Amino acid sequence: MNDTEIASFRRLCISLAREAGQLALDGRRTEMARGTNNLGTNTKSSATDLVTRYDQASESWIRDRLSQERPDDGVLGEEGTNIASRSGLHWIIDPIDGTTNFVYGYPAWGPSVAVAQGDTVIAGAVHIPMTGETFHAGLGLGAAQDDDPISVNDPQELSSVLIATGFGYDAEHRGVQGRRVASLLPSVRDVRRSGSAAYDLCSVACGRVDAYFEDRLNVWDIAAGLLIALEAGAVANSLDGGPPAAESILVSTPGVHASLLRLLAETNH
Ligand code: LIP
Repeated sequence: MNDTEIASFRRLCISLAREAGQLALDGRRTEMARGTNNLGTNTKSSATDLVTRYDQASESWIRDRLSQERPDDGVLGEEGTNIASRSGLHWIIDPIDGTTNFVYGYPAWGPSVAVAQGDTVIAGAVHIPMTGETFHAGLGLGAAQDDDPISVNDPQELSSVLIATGFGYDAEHRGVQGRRVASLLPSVRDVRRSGSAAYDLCSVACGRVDAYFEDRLNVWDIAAGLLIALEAGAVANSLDGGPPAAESILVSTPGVHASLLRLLAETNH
């Protein structure tokens, strides 16, 4: 696939993420204006794993747009979409990453839209409706926040690293994740927990944090954000130094990546 084609897919990712994000934002504002706060909130894998009718509406909107624009492509969505590809391309959709934040009105939430050719993500976009920011990238074409190119920071010492992380929905494993954060906290500058993997990955890409790690995610949480971070100059591995994956990921600025891998290995209780 050539750069012109990748750039075209990048524009479609941006368009889909922005449109779906605006749909969710408008819906939330309408409910808040009515004083109803009726987002149709339910739970999934546990009492803390929330889903709203706007997660479902966002995914439906993106699925319908893709059925018009890219009818032969596959689509995988967090809220149940699973359409086989006839073109070799497939879309990976988190309709609202950071659903808990969406319910509470905490800004770090939004659609994450990626498209892959085989196993390779070639374009992606993450839109944060409450701030109006759209982070996006094309494979080999760099990363940007709206119209401005972005790149990672360059700290060289662990004590200078501002690191983001997140926690899953399984109460027992949250204990493991919490102990890991507590163990590494004395060695770094500070920790941030936004509640959205996609937002955290984009934050690495634009230098808002220096690193992000988490485990037991899903592919839709990271597909777009990982490309954006890599195109912005980040490096990525699993927590044990293998290839990055939704199950286990560390994304950081190059200068401290090896030190962070060692630190996480020491604290991987
Ligand atoms: C969220 C992730 C976040 C993680 C949360 C949750 P969701 O995805 O983006 O990094 O810490 O527990 O999994 O469920 O809001 O789409």
